[in-house]
Amino acid sequence: MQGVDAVVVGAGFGGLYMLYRLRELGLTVRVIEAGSGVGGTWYWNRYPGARCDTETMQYSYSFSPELQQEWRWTEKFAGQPEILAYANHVADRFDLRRDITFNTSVVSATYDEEHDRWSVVTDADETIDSRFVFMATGCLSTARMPDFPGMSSFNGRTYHTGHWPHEGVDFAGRRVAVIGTGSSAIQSIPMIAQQAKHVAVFQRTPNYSIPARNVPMTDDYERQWKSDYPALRQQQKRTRTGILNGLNDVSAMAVSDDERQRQYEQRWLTGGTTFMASFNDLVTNKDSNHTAAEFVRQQIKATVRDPAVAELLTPRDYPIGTKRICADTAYFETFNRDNVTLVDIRKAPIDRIVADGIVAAETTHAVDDIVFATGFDAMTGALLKVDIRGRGGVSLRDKWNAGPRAYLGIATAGFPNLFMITGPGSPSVLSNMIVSIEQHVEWLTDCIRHMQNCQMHVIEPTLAAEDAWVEHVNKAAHRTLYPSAASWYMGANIPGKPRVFMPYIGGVGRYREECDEIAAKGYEGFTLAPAGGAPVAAPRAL
Ligand code: N01
Repeated sequence: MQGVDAVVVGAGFGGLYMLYRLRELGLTVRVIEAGSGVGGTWYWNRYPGARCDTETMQYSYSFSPELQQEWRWTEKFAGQPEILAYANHVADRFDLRRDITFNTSVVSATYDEEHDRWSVVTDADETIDSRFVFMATGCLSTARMPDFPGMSSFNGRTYHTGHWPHEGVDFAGRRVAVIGTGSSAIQSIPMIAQQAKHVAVFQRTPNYSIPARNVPMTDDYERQWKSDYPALRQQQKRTRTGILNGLNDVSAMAVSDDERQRQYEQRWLTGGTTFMASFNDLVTNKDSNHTAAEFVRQQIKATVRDPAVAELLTPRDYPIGTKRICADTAYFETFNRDNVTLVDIRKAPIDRIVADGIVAAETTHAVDDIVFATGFDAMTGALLKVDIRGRGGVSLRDKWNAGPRAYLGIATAGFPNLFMITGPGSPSVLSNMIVSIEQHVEWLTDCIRHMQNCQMHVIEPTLAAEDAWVEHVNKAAHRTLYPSAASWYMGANIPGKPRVFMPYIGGVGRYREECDEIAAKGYEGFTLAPAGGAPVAAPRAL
């Protein structure tokens, strides 16, 4: 059995950076990665049209001034191949690969209370003995396949957007079904429609989407960012979303109808999800939200030629932004093509899959290929896939039976020295993921340095601090409109999953201050203990 200081699970952006920082602390590290390469979400999600909907000058690491100056993005919103190339560059530039074991999954992690060590078992039957475990498993990494009756009887090809073949897929001359209309579907449908003979889109819930209006990177724009990167990165960290989006810091209700319309039109023409920054209360005030939703509905009506199809594509029963807002390239326009049809499976749900197609409301839609753009078991899926057992042999699955419980979204009581990068209860998916990843990794690095300095071996949150944080996260969510949508943020896309709003909506700026304050108070809410010793830091609730 090999012994190390730290096991990091996952070699996406979180895992790579965690490895870099742990090495700096002088720790021995093993990174275990299921894929054959680095990049996490950008390794798996290779569907046509996959691209980041946060500007890549902002969706990139800030920790290395050299890296952020030397890397050159070719587009405002980089596509998946370019982001994956960037992840590979980072792995090479910082010589990270030598500590990563690829094509290997962690199946269990068990805490040994006698020795204060974790025993991490992989599917290669290796057991690694480690003091720390860092779960850098990603928030959207466990692809969710629905279980329609008859799935195995289908004679054609099937794909999931979150698990796309590396060699790509040729849809030329094929009749393709796409099930789902979330971000992945909205990005891939226009691309598939350009190739396939016919595309049938199976929609359960229409989505709000804003044109991305992606453009090639210009030297001028790049220079503007790079000449001021340190200051701009600092500003990013203090925002709500970790994105400099030109937030218009007034209520939509505080301006005239004309001014409101002007603001929406300008944002619509600029493109991208920063549409939601048109006003400061779009996710907290129903009336304000209604004005933004109505504006998007009008755009759909103006874009889609067939009024019945336009109406079906128009979201009406949840506030804009409370399911993840999408950014697209010609999504609504694609429904004007002769080779694209929309199937409403809300009224007439899919009954079953048969050898040659999909049956909904007794109609058989004959298809050659099915693309499942059906999303992920978000935030908790990848964590609970691993059989994690803490003190007393208690499993994380049992502990989180009624929903995730974690202090700061970083650690959970009863599971000492186990950390989550962007776990449930932190801003994570409500933010620029790289900003949130860097904040967690740096906070944890400081925490472990603190433990080294005061010769502490074990750290663990108290139940009282955890309970207080979970309540704080819930209260923050219920001050917004988010819980009113049946979204994956709420676990609503997985039958039987507890309905809990999982990310922390306080904003990355405020969250950072809260985390820093806890560290400044000697890691308030955590207990620390020396090797083989009793806890020494008095547990104090928030
Ligand atoms: O998944 P989703 P996604 N029968 O869960 C439908 C990020 N992302 O992969 O809404 C029929 O959003 C489901 O219908 P409904 C981003 O955070 C980012 O598209 O549950 N339909 C929905 O339409 C995003 O939010 C980028 O009624 C079923 C769709 O499938 C997140 O990943 C790009 C069904 C799933 O949508 C997930 O996006 C792509 C069933 N049984 C993704 N089950 C960027 O640009 C599910 N559906 C950065």
